[in-house]
Amino acid sequence: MSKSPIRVTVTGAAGAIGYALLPRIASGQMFGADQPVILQLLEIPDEKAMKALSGVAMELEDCAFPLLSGMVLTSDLTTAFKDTNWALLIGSRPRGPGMERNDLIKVNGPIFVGQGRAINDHAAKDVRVAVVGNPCNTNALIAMHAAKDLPRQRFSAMTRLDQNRAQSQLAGKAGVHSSEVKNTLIWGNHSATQVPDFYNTTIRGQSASKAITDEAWLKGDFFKTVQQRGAAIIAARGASSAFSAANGLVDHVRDLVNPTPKGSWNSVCVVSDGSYGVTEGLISSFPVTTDGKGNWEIVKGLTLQPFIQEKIAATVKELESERTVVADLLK
Ligand code: NAX
Repeated sequence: MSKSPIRVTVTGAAGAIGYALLPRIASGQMFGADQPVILQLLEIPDEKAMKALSGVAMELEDCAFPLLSGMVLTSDLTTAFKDTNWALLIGSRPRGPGMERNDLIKVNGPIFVGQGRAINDHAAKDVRVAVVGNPCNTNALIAMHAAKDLPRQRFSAMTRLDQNRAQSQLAGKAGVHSSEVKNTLIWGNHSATQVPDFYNTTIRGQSASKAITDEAWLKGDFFKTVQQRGAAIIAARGASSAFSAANGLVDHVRDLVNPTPKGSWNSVCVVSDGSYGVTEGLISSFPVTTDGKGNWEIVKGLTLQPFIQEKIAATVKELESERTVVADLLK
């Protein structure tokens, strides 16, 4: 018997990431080749944005995807999150010229209060939320606080693009295929303070810190490249990462939905239980496994080298300061 469709809400659906993401969801790459989906697409109540969204919907129709069971196009939060099983929160305002990170946090924060409340009140009982819109960790924190009746475990934010970036960089340096780099690990904030932990990442079964003997590169250029990759793409393309971000989200959700193979993990921003010196209650990137039934766990017992510990302390400090900036949205 065929499965009944799940409802997937995508916010900012007419944006660049949305455009790259929607055909991948509708073709089964996120939830599986036997899982029909109903797409609930949210945009801002603006004529241009809604018109663009209708064009995206026309293109989805024109693909005649066998798994696409329906579409809802809306600028209304209640309609967008009604009975949804997965809420993918991508839409937010980009950073404008001269805008500081804290200004962006203040501008985007209220969006996630409204969406968190709407998810709390209207989504399906089993709803899961993944946040991409930046600053994604703090936006996820805001949505989690706004959704007062939902377990905190339902919320995640995305560092999977960072994980994939780090994996490729390590593979390139080691001269191996990226599939031979495993358990690539990002700690902390999805920002320039994120921590790609090459000690706990393996290349052909050996710590990347041993497989790559150029320690100066690992601690220097590798770190900088991964931390600054988003900015490098903007500089080169004149626009921020779009299909690689969509691809990161496909990986992020697919690997939360399916059980994690034994001995491996993925980097996911989830609420901290205080492990590894990350302040309890922050949304921070950790090594995470899932049981395929909607439950995830932070991998425990990894050794943190002093270099990584120091970097984690800095990224946690940044997350704490972001939390302070939005303190009035967390009540
Ligand atoms: P775009 O500007 O192309 O699209 C954003 C869309 O969101 C627009 O269509 C806009 O109308 C809509 N929107 C804005 N506010 C909304 C609201 N309150 N409700 C619903 N829709 C709303 O940006 P895009 O390139 O798609 O990027 C989207 C977000 O992803 C940005 O915040 C960006 O910074 C973030 N990113 C996060 C990444 C990550 O790894 N976590 C990487 C890529 C990207 O930078």
